[in-house]
Amino acid sequence: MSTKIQNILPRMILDSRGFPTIEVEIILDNGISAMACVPSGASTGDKEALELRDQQTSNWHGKGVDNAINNIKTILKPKLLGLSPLDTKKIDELMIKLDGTDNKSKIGANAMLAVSMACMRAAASQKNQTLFQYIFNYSYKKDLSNCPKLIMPAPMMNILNGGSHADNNVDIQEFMIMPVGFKSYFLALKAGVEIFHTLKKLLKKINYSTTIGDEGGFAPMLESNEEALQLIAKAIDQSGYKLGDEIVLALDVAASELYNKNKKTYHLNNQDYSSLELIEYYKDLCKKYPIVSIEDGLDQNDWENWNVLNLVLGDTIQIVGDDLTVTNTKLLQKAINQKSMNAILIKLNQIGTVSETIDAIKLAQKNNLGVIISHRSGETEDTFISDLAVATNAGQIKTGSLCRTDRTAKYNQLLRIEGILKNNVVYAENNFIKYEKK
Ligand code: 2PG
Ligand code: MG
Repeated sequence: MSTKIQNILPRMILDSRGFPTIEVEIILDNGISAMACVPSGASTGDKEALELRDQQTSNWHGKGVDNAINNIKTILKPKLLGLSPLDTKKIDELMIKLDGTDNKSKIGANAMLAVSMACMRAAASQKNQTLFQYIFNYSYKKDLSNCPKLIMPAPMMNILNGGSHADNNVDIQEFMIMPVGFKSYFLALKAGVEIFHTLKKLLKKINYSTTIGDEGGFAPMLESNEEALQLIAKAIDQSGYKLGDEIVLALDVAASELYNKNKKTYHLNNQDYSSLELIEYYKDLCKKYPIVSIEDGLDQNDWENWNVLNLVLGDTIQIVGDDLTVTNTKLLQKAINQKSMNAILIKLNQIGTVSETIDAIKLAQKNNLGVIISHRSGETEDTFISDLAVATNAGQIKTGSLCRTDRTAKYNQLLRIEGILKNNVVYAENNFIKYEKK
């Protein structure tokens, strides 16, 4: 007799910003149990699946999740009990049908994702597999043992925070280092950590604040956005690593947060930029610094100019859609058709189920787009994205800075995975970062 879902236990837990979020425990009739927690964004895209919050009460500052949890208990649970946890697609499709809206606003994407992720974990345990093995099997319908080596993802390490993730005056949301010129994930992590701590010393020395933003990166008040790049370049150099060779740079501008819809301008560096002026600014920055990737360089509705951005810079660097495409295959297809970008940021809770997330990854891969698996600024101890990044051979992961358990948990899980895979894994081999390994 096959194993069935016997119980679904949702509960409220806190995320890394101290706001409520959802954890779900799935119990199978053979005693196996599995849990998953969902994250939460701050600079969210307009077209993301809806995160259901109890806004009508002042409890938890309007961020309670009682309604979402209630939906798991009263709508999802009665229909999912008795199903096999191995039926990932069927479970997700059933939840989507029960919700019946375009953006999961009836049940809540937070409620649905917690169930979807916990089911995936229960399925992996049921098969006696690691999560990454199970996701690989599910995604590519192949057994790992007959396949070429998996790829350990190159991390985008967000060591300096600005925008809506920090209370400083820095406009650009994320200044990230990518340790690409290393033989293993372990050595890449070591380089990132050393640079992070050197940056702290450097900031202290010039009497800048070393307090951190939501993703664990430093959040000092700076003269300009460019000063952030200068400081990071200095920290890389002082740590004994080669900028542009071993370490390259990436930005998440989160430009939707800087956009003035009426004026059609972007406000940063204390001035207004038109879309074309902003693209010129990026072009200049890329000449001065080895920036290999720019995420959300323009507003989520500035489609026309995304195409220009991709035309101007897409041959030399990665142009990443986040708010633009929100892990949604329809928007991704639109971006592919319009040649708006050459890489996509993938966030499970932007779309709300694991199977839809994997559909977006596969569509991007089929069209030769880069794939970056990403955390949210509000995170939990859950490390699902580390397994997802390895299982899908994404080649890149964005999971914040090198401190605070909500961020380091993901890096630590990648250490474990590299340990398990030993010689059956390569580090950061992908064709999307325009960077020549020396
Ligand atoms: C982003 C994310 C994660 P948030 O913009 O890419 O870094 O931020 O979760 O706040 O949307
Ligand atoms: Mg982003």
